[in-house]
Amino acid sequence: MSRRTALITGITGQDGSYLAEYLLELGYRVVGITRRTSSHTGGRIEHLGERIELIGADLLDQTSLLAIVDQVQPDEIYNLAAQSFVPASWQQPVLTSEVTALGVTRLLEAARIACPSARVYQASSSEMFGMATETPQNERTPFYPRSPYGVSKLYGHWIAVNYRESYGMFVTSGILFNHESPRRGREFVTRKISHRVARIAHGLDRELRLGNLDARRDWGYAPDYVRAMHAMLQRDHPRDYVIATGETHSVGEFCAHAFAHAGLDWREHVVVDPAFLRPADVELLVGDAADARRDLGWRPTVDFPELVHIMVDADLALVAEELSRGSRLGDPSPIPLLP
Ligand code: NDP
Ligand code: GDR
Repeated sequence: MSRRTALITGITGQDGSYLAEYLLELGYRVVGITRRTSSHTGGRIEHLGERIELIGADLLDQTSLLAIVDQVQPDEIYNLAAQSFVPASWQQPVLTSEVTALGVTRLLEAARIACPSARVYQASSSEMFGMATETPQNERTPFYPRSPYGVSKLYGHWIAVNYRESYGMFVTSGILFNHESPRRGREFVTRKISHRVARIAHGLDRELRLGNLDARRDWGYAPDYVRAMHAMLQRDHPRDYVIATGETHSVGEFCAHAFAHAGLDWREHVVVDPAFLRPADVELLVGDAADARRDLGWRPTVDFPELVHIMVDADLALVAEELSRGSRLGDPSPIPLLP
């Protein structure tokens, strides 16, 4: 069989980088879409070097997507690109809809016109359940999104269903619950906690300011979740799957575990700051991945305490390394300082 080709949007993000690694291990040719930015965004995929190919395009730009799909003729397309930070979706609701909602249609149109046989994975989200009407949530649970991000993901989800049903394309959505890793962006709560714990442990900070400590999430480990994305595209028939651990924990519990792992008491450092509260929050999410377990043989390999430990250990090492270089004293700003 000839080498299969995968096209990944969002390859510079957390999931894109793990998925690229996984598909390379499986022998795929991996092509990633990157958008034009004025500074480098490829930190998470730098180590993959020339093993992956990168092409410029943007989910906002139909022509570039069409040209790429036509040129690459992928066997599989993974649409991971999105404006993915929920708070930003209230600040930039129109942009969020353009990228996270309409961007899906643009990519599906490109596939329909230029490579209709490609199998397409759409990154749907547990945020579509929002103010969930039942617990735990599965593929049959009604949706009730609570943010412009959640609404945009729901549009992406339904347009994917519609391309599957209207054109007979192999389009599938993974309804993924929160999944984290040392590559998680520092604005998301788990990484915000693990990174600040590391800075406090190294004596660089004293405080961690957070919003809703009672919000509960079903947190898994990102490398486990990209395996599920691939498995969904290998089925005989396309359908959507919930991917989750089935356990739920509060933000407060995450803090308690993370600080304790570094030998600290979270109550001495965590401050609730109303600036981090959302206009509407999702209070409780927990997924039921029984269908994925049955059909895909998918199971998480990392549990909650282990996930917290992996993230805190990685950030302790990162801050120690920054300190030893003496370069930036672990400044949490992702923007490099001038020399
Ligand atoms: P990240 O925020 O880490 O990555 C988002 C990616 O999208 C980045 O590569 C970013 O590029 C790219 N992107 C943003 N806007 C555009 C655009 N206009 N055109 C092209 N690319 C763009 O997200 P994750 O890796 O965490 O998540 C992957 C996907 O899964 C997202 O769609 C997210 O909404 C969804 N999801 C994530 C979950 C999670 O817990 N992580 C759970 C459920 C769903 P750049 O580097 O240039 O910013
Ligand atoms: P979420 O992730 O909104 O679930 O979306 P996030 O980590 O941002 O928030 C989780 C919960 O933590 C509470 N919280 C805080 N969140 C942030 N970011 N910062 C804080 O200071 C803070 N304090 C408390 C939030 O209120 C929330 O309840 C993620 C993204 O990856 C989406 O793209 C994805 O679709 C969903 O997960 C599943």
